[in-house]
Amino acid sequence: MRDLRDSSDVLRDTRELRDRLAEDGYLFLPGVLDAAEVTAVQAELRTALHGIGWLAEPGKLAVADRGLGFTTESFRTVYPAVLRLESVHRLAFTPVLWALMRRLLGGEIFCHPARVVRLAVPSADPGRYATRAHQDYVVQHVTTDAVTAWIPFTACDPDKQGLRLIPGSQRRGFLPTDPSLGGRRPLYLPVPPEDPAWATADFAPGDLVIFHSLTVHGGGPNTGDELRMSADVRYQLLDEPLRAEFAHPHGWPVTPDWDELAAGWTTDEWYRLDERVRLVPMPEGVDYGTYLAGLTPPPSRLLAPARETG
Ligand SMILES: O=C(O)CCC(=O)C(=O)O
Repeated sequence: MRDLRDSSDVLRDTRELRDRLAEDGYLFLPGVLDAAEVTAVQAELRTALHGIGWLAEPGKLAVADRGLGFTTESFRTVYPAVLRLESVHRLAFTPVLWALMRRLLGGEIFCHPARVVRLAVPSADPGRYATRAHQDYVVQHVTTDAVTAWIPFTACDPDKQGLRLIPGSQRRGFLPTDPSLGGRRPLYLPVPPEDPAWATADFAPGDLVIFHSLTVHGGGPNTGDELRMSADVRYQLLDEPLRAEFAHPHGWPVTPDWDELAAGWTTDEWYRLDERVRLVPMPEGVDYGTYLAGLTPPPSRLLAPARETG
């Protein structure tokens, strides 16, 4: 598999970062976050997952049962235990990340309250993605220039793989999904795990990957016996709209809403949306696949060559 291009050398050069995001569809910034802060969140996640019987011991990542799987039911039974952790959400606002997103997006920004915590369980099958190939636009719909911060909480290696993406794929626009993948919501693309276009890295806590909503990506196989954990956190400009469901926790309404998850937090800042954010509900009564087939992404400012837009 190809290696991701390390952009740490141009971290302070906003124009070059934007050019690389436009050209490659992503930015890989190893060690840019505070590894101690990320590892502290990992420790809280481990304690929570041990508490609900997913991890054998709170101090280790070994799963309690090799037959574990994250299913629709897990949004009710497993997910609240991790989404309830304030530190997971606070991390999305950590100053280094916020300042970087503000520079990249070039204006007033907000962070989507719906934050994904990926719990990639082991599977002996090396051909089984932890997360199948997709573009985030397949759920974002109303804004093209939403960018995702992918934050590994645990180290990744060829046995416990993390994020993978296809450099340059954002230039191909919004791609047709495969109706046979993903059930009622056909979100996924027919890209095999062995496709030579994939690129990845051996990530460590403190690393960060930022990618565009049209960049094809997924999560690689986890064939070890440990859980791989990471977060997907999304940011966009304040004056661009947001699909209304992303104001709620990821997985809502199966996952409980903020009144329950955030009870006892120190602040509502991590999920309260600025009143200027325009929420756009999903049209009712439409078949998801038909809806996607008729969808055209609004023009992207971020993917226009950075030299032209200044
Ligand atoms: O961590 C993963 O498995 C994939 C991440 C992902 O799909 C995303 O950030 O949208």
